[in-house]
Amino acid sequence: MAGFVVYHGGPIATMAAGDTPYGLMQGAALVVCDGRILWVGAFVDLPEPYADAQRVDLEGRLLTPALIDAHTHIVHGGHRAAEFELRLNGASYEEVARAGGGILSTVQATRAASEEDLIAQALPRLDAMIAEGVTTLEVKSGYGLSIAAELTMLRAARRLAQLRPVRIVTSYLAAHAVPPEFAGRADDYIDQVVLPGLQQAHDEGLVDAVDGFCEGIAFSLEQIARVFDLARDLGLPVKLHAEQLSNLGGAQLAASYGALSVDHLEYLDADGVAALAASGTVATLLPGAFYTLRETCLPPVDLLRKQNVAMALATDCNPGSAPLASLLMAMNMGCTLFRLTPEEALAGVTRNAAQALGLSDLGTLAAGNIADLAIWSVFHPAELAYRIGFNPLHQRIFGDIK
Ligand code: DI6
Ligand code: FE
Repeated sequence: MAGFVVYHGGPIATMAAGDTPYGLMQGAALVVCDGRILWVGAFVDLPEPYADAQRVDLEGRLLTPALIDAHTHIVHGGHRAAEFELRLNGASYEEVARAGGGILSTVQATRAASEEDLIAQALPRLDAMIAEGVTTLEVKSGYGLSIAAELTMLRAARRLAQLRPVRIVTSYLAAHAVPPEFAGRADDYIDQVVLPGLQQAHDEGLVDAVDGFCEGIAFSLEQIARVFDLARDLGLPVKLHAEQLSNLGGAQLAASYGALSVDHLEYLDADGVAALAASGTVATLLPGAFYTLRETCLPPVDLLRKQNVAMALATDCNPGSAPLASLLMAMNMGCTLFRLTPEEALAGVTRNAAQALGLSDLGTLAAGNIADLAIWSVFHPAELAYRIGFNPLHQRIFGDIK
């Protein structure tokens, strides 16, 4: 039967929510046609119409959903190796930021870059992710901080999806930092850049979601609320960098807007967890930033777990707080640093990452979903989080449905 492919001959971790860890099936088969999953079940029950279809023997390898990185800043200019050195000589992340380094030094480099430059610099990071089985990733703006430069970043992000077989979901993050020309005038920056820039980026079809950084060194709850109000008017979902360095109550604010996710969360408290549980907002954990900043306050994983808040895991790939382009490494860090189970780590880069991006037909192997698949040379799914600096990807299959 033309176009039909049956995968069989190895364990299949569907990552469907339920009682079976990893949704793991032995002796299973998965049928794909035209980029969609048609059927998954026991090989002995393979429906008759698929009996003659092309077969792919996994030869004992593990089949999982392809990986999803739900929080990245891969489009940016330059690097911050000098800041890395400063911090190792004793400066804190916040001190570097207040002294005009940090995010603002990347803003300078990003503004100086053309769309082509930004693409050229992002591609190696994107390729590293693809090499580890990532087919879908979120890419934020937030280092342009002028209308023109934010739009350039978003156009570059969109272009990446034409240059590589990946699906890119964009987030508008002009409310990431106050640029130097608006120093001390954050409200003016919101009025004159963030809000009109969002309208323009949306008109150009560049925005899939709206993000912000709610923090003492960035924007207040009131300022973020103004950005979210416009997002709501435009029908765009929101998400928020919240409780990364302190607890301002950003999680509650984001939850009140029905946010897709709140991200970082080291300083999230019990009220914040309850708000996420009530709104069905995903908690996206970013252990690469925790690790790089040598943070010691752990996100409240136990509480999130007890309250059934879905947890995603992402790289936060950015030039300052998380120069990490490995989602497998983020999984390992999530387990070792945050005490996630390997199953939670894999759910965090598949099912829950899809939810964090508002993608309902990705992240699990179920009939009707997009057939984004990863085949791994491992015996058991726990191996994906357990090994360090080792990439067992055998093959990545991109469903390629626009
Ligand atoms: N938190 C982060 O970890 C990134 N942005 C944010 O709001 C890092 C930004 C950077 O240091 O460049
Ligand atoms: Fe981030």
